[in-house]
Amino acid sequence: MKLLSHKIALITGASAGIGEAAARCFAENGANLILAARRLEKIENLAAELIKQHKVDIFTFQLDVRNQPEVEKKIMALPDKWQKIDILINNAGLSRGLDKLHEGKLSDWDEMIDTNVKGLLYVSRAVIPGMVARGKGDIVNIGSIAGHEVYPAGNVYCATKFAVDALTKGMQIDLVDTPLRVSAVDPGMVETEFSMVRFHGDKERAGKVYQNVEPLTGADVAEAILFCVTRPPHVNIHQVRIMPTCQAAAMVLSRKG
Ligand code: NDP
Ligand code: 8X3
Repeated sequence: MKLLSHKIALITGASAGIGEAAARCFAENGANLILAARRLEKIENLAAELIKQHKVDIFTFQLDVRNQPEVEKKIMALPDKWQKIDILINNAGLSRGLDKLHEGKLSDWDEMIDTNVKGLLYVSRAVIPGMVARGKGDIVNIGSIAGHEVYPAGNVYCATKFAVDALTKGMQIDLVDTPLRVSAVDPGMVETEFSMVRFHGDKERAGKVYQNVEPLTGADVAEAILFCVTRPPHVNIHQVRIMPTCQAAAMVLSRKG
C-alpha cells in the first residue's frame, strides 16, 4: 500500500516546474491525479508517462485559472469518479517582469494578480465546498519567500504572494471547525520555467538567475508538499519554508565562481 493510494489530487499548473514535479511525486506514491494547465499537450504527455510508469489513473483538462466561469464549469463537470477530490494543490502561478513600481507594466500586474490571487481563489471556491460536505480534504497553497519579504522590483509579485499567505491563514481560520487541513509551502529559488516566464522568454537573463548556485528542484518542493498531506489527521502543517542551502533570503545568495 502506497502513501497516497486511493487519494485523488488536483494539481493546478501541472504542465511544468513544481506542479509537474508534484504530479510525478504523487503518482509515485499511488495518488490518482487530476492535472490542469493551459498547455494541454504537456499534461497529456505527462499523464501518459505516469499512467504507464505507476499504474495510476489520471484525468487531464485544459484550464486557465484566471477565467472564473471556466474554472467553475470545468470543476463542476468533472466525471463522477473524479468529483471527490482529497487534495488540492494550488500551484498555478507566475511572475511577470522585474521593474520598479513606477515603471511597471499594467499588463504584467494584471496577469500576476489574476493568476496568483484571483485564480487561486476561483479554484478554491470551486473545490473546497465539496471537501467540507464530505468532511475531508487537504489544501496546499504554493506561496513563496516573496510572500514574507519584499525585494527590489519584486513589488507586485511579492504583493500577490503576501496575499497567498493571507489567504492560507484565512482558510485555516475559516475551516478550523472542519477536519480539513490547509498548508502553505513557501519556497525560495527553484529552477523551473519561472524566470523564463518572468523575463518574457529572455533565455539569457533567465539563465543568469541560476548561474553558480544550486537552486531547489521541483522535486525538492514536491517532497515538502507530500509531507504536509501525509501527516496523521490531527496534524496540520501550517507552513513550510524551504530554501536552497546557498540562499538565506530572496536577495542573499552565495554564488560560487
Ligand atoms: P513554472 O513556470 O515552471 O510553472 C508554472 C505553472 O503554472 C505552469 O504549469 C503553468 O502552466 C501554470 N500556469 C501559469 N498561469 C496559469 C493559468 N493562468 N492557468 C493555469 N495554469 C497556469 O513555475 P514554477 O513551477 O516555479 O511555479 C509554480 C508556483 O511556484 C507558482 O505559484 C510560483 O509563484 C511558485 N514559486 C516558484 C518559485 C521559483 O523560484 N520557481 C519559488 C517560490 C514559489 P501553463 O503555462 O501550461 O498554463
Ligand atoms: C519565487 C521566488 O524570490 O524569485 O517566488 O521571487 S523569488
